[in-house]
Amino acid sequence: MDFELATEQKEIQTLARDFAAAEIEPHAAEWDREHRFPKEVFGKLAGLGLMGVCVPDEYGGAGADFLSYILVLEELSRADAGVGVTVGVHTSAATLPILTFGTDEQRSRFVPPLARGELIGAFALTETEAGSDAGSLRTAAEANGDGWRITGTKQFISTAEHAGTFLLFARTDPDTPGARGVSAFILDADHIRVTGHEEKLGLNSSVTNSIAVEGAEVAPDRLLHEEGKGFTVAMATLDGGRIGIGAQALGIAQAAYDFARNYALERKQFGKRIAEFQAIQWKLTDMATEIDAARLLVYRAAWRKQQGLSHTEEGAKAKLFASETARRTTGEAIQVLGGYGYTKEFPVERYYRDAKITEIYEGTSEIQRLVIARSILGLQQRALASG
Ligand code: COS
Repeated sequence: MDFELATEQKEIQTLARDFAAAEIEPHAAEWDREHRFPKEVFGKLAGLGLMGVCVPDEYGGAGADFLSYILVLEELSRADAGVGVTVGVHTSAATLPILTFGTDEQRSRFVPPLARGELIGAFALTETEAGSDAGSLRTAAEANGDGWRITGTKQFISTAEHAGTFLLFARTDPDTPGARGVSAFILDADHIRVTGHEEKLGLNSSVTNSIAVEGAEVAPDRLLHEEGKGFTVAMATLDGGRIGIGAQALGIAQAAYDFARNYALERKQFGKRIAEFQAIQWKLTDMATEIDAARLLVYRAAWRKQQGLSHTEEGAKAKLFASETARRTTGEAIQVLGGYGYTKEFPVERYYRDAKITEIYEGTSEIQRLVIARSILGLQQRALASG
């Protein structure tokens, strides 16, 4: 076993950390307050190769490994979790599945503009009536000559109004209910109409839209992977995406802990620094321990993915534990700051609001437990869900 990052991984981590400290963190409170999507940041990240960190050079990426990408997400999210999710969805949920499941032609055509950050990617699976039960989606793709005619609506789509490429899931077989009748498609912004913009509890520097596809006619080369295999594409994509959300949660938790620790070493009550009181020490020690454990789970899952090993269970455990750690850590960070923690003068209330979503998107904590249960018990998920 080797717990040290490789030289290249450390260099990418430092690059992301320095960029986040200089270009993101100083503005994060303002973007949160003004609900501003910092579009210019993604151009700068692209200039550093960070919009396609783990995409091979030949497809316009930086050619680093998956763990390096996870380190980047952690560092970006430590400064601003909204920037983290935009890069995470763009990379894990739009670029990588095209690389994994696309034909040579699809890879050469669609991946380089995403990896170079010329276009932002979006992932359109969820619908109003198909959230955790993603296999019940109703967006329809009817055969139309050689190609497809796609009609439907999608909900909670990150970055849709700024995206140029969409990975969208639609039912190609109306007679097969559930996961088996679903296929994956690569669509352009022209095929999509943005119909709404969510007001959220946090993550205000990211954008969340509802969208409609209104009879978009696409050629057969827009089908990703095989007809009827779209749900497998979605699940395999989320297996990797969940490691990214684990990294995002880790970054938020680290930011909250760092702030609370430094505060506790300065703030004086009863004549001494509050870090000298055991009540505060125990909070900080629990935070530090849980963050360490979350980091090991997230890095292990990333390592397994990059080795080509199964990572469904490990990714679910990493996301589950890291997101719950983020929620607890950010809540405790507010507690360490007391009344100040509840104000907008300090960033910990933003961390608390941003952390909550990591327990929900890319599969709720309940869905992660279901995935883990299926794996450790060797049972079919449907049996667990129904019984
Ligand atoms: N990798 C590859 N394929 C997978 C897979 C995985 N991790 N998990 C399931 N599949 C495949 C199954 O093998 C099955 O394929 P076949 O029909 O060829 O046998 C198919 O997908 C259906 O699997 P299953 O029967 O388990 O599907 P369910 O409808 O029971 O749903 C859950 C499974 C609940 C795990 C799934 O719907 C899920 O992850 N829901 C949460 C969705 C989510 O995360 N939404 C967030 C969107 S992004 S914000």
